[in-house]
Amino acid sequence: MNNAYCGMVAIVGRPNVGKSTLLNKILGQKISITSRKPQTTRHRIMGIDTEDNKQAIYVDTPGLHKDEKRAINRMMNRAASSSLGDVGLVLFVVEGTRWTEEDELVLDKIKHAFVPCWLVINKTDKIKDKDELLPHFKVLVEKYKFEKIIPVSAKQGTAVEELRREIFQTLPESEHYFPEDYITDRSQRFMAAEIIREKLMRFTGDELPYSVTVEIEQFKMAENGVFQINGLILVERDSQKPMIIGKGGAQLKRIGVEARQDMENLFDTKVFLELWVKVKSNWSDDDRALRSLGYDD
Ligand code: GDP
Ligand code: K
Ligand code: MG
Repeated sequence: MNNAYCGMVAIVGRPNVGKSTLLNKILGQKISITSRKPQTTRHRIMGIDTEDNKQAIYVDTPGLHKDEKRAINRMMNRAASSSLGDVGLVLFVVEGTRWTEEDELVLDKIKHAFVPCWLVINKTDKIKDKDELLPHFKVLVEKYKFEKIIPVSAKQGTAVEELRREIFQTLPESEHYFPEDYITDRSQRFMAAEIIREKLMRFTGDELPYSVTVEIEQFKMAENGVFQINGLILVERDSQKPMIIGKGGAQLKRIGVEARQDMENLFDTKVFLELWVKVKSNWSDDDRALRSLGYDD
C-alpha cells in the first residue's frame, strides 16, 4: 500500500479577491458560490480534492470585514478567523497589483497563526501591463516571509493546475479525512440554499446583499429519482419583494431556472424547484435569528 497524504489548506483574503472562484477552479466543480458582491460567501465551506493517495481539504472563508457593528459581519469574521486553527497551509489571495487596508488586516491574522503561507496573486488577466507585477512583488515580499508567491487567474484557470500540483506535493503523511468521492463537507440541502442565494446575489441590485437569506423548506427525492426542492427566500422588508420577483415574476423565474440548472449539475439528477419570497424582519442584526438559519460556524 502507498502511504496516504492529507492536509487542510485555508483560502483567506479580503472580500472579492476571488477566493471562491479559485476553489471552484481547483476542484473543477462549483461548490462555493461567487459573485461581484463582497458578502457572497457567508459560511465556511470545505472543498475536498482527492487524487490517488493524496487529499487536499480546502477551507473557503468569508473575507474579513472591517465593520463589526452588524451581527452578520461578526459571524462572518468569526468563520473566517476560526478556519486558521487546524490548517497546514494558508493561501493568502490578493487582487492583482492592488493592496488595501483590508489586505493588511488579513495579513495580521496570518502573522499570528504561525502557519506557512503562500501569496496567491489573482486576477492577473486584468493586469494589462505585466511589467507592473515585478515592482509590486517587491512591495509584497517586504510585508511578510511568504513561502511562495504565485500569480494566477482563477477565472481563466491560468496557473491553477500548477498551484494544485504544488499543494499536493506539500501534504503531510496522514490518513484521508473524507471518502474519496466527497467534494464538500456540506449537505446537499445546504448547497441548494447557497445556489439560490448565488442567483439572488447575481441578479438583484446592490440594495440586497445583506438582507436576503434562503431556507430550504423541503428537500426530498421522489420515487422517480427527481429531487423536489422548495426554497424560501427571506427578505427584511416588503419593499424588497419586488426587487426579487421582478416585473410579472420574470426575475424570480430566471433565478429559479438558473438555480435548478446548477443543482442538476451538482447533484447529477433532475430537480423540481419551487421558490417563495417572504418577509422576515431584521434577521441580519439579530444573533439568535442568524443561528436559527445556520450561521453559527
Ligand atoms: P471572494 O469574495 O474572494 O470569494 O471572490 P469571488 O470568488 O466571489 O469573486 C469575486 C469576483 O471576482 C467575481 O465577480 C469573480 O468572477 C471575479 N473573479 C474571480 N477571480 C477572477 C480572475 O481571476 N479574474 C477576473 N477578471 N475576475 C475574477
Ligand atoms: K464575492
Ligand atoms: Mg467567496
